Amino acid sequence: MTDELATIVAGLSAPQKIISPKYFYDETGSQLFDEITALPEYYLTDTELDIMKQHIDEMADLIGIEASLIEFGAGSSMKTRLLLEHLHSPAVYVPVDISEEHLLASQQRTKKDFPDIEVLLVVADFTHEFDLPDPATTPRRNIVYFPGSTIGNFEHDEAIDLLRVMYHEAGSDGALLIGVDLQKDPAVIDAAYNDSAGVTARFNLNMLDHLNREFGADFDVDAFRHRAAYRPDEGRVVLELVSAREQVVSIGGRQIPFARDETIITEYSHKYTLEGFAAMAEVAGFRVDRAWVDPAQWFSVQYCVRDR
Ligand code: AVJ
Repeated sequence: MTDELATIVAGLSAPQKIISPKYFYDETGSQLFDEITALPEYYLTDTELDIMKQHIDEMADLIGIEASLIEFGAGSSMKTRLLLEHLHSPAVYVPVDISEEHLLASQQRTKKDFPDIEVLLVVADFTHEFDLPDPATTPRRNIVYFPGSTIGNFEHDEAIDLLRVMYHEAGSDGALLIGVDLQKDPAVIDAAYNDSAGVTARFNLNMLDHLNREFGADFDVDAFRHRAAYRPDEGRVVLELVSAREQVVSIGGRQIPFARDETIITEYSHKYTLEGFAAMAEVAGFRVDRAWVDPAQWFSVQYCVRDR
């Protein structure tokens, strides 16, 4: 058994079954996520883009000239393009992703629209420190960019560990520009993860197809249901797959029993207060210098500088 399969099996053998959200993103899953970002209920993407549009000049001025933009994730979103359009002669754009395929696709799009900006790909798991490439123009400073509130996928301690990696990669005089979803009316959050078109349900259930295909599991996808609920006391959405009946699933030569209504947790999506995020950033060595929010205060984009 590979380490990866062993980790999946261990998650399915725990009292509360759990699988990492990274298994959402096969080709179908990536497409479904793109569809999610266009849903009327999924406020995150549009709100973040609006905040960026509103404050892009101030962001570019804070970042300054000849910066290196290091994006955690393959990038090429509208937000990234907006930044690249407005930054003052950026030295280099460095998307970092575990998937070389995603990086190459993102590079093609970036190169086409920004022929004058050097693009250097880093294939790495960004939850651990990695080496930065050597651009043709020496950057004045490093700006780590982490949009989309993907930080919300990480539990408190892991989020701090990831912020520490960002602190390291930013280097002295560097900064972090990060999208952070905020706590709000639970009904708004619940709707974003239970869209009426059922795209999020398909996205969640697709993980089982992915595991069947990649890891030889035999999940009966029709025997599971999507569930997502915001838990205000925990400040997070929990996405689950609920077993519709008693059943046994085989994976990696193991038999995994499910009771009726037993669940697999497939994702956490943490929502923060401005104070809560600032406290977490501070533990990792960052001070929040600027936090832009939309008028309803649903989402934030935060510019964090190294504090020590
Ligand atoms: C990509 C992690 C930011 O948490 O909102 C969307 C993923 N899951 N709908 C999120 C997701 C269900 C998304 N992030």
